[in-house]
Amino acid sequence: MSIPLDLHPDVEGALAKGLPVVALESTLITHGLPWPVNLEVARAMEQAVRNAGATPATIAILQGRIVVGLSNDQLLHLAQARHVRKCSRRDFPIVLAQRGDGATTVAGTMIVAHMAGIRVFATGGIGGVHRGHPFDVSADLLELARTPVTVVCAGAKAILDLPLTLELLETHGVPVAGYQCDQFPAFYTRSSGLPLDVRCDTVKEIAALVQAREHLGFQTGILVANPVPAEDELPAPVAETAIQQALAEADQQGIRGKEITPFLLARVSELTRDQSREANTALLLNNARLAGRLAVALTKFNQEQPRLGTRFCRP
Ligand code: PSU
Ligand code: MN
Repeated sequence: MSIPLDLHPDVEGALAKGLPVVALESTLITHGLPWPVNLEVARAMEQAVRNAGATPATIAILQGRIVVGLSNDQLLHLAQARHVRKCSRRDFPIVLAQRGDGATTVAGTMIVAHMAGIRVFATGGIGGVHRGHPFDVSADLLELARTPVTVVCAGAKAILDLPLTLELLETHGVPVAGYQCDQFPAFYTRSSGLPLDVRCDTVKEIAALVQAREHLGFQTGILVANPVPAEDELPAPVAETAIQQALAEADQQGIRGKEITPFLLARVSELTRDQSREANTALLLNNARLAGRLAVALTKFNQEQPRLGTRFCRP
């Protein structure tokens, strides 16, 4: 039995020709942003990838089939759908068996991107270790530890415990590179003050990092941290006050597990009168753009410098 994987013709064509492709997730459409902003942002992210010279592949599960590259109708369906399951690794067998719909998280999207042969993926903020609940660790971190896909993000969501999140990435051998920054971005704001492993000032430097990882044959992901543009950043005290209040409410209401991230994001957005949502939208587009440029740089890099392994092979 083969995996029920449907590639959009544009994605299939690009992959067959070795052209750049960028994976995009669907949980931010179903759980991260409200209708109709979710549809607008999803479309704008796809366009940002195209403008950079790459093909976008938004990933989801529809009626038990994994879809790589959604059609307009499929995107509209997801953007309007309610009660779609948030899918990380453990959810795939369930949704496939039930022939249901599923929105892929960062973890879920990495899994599918790797199956399809897509090396670069753009999101907003990855999940991480929850503040005050150090045993609630996002599956995103474990997937970064085991799936070789490069994820462009604006840091981990500021609602999380960022020092513990970075510690865990270190333990699992995931390099975290800052694009034109030295410190880990905090999603709504440009910096958390936490130092990063490496700074890359150009897209070519990031591509070199990805290729070095591939040469080594490591099966770990790479995290590229791209801070929210300065003009869209939320003032740090505004973000932190809203986060503190949202966290206290989540604790009072006993919100746990996969519900907590969507709850906190929505509540922070209300408390900041949508200022946080504007920052969220801006950073998503910024990440799609950088991921598109990285995918383009990687295909060029591969043409210029053959993979280490192939150098020793005879035709
Ligand atoms: N980034 C956003 N909005 C989101 C998410 C990320 O700007 O909605 C989603 C991602 O899909 C991420 C998930 O994988 O939140 C993390 O959820 P959890 O903490 O339950 O692992
Ligand atoms: Mn969680």
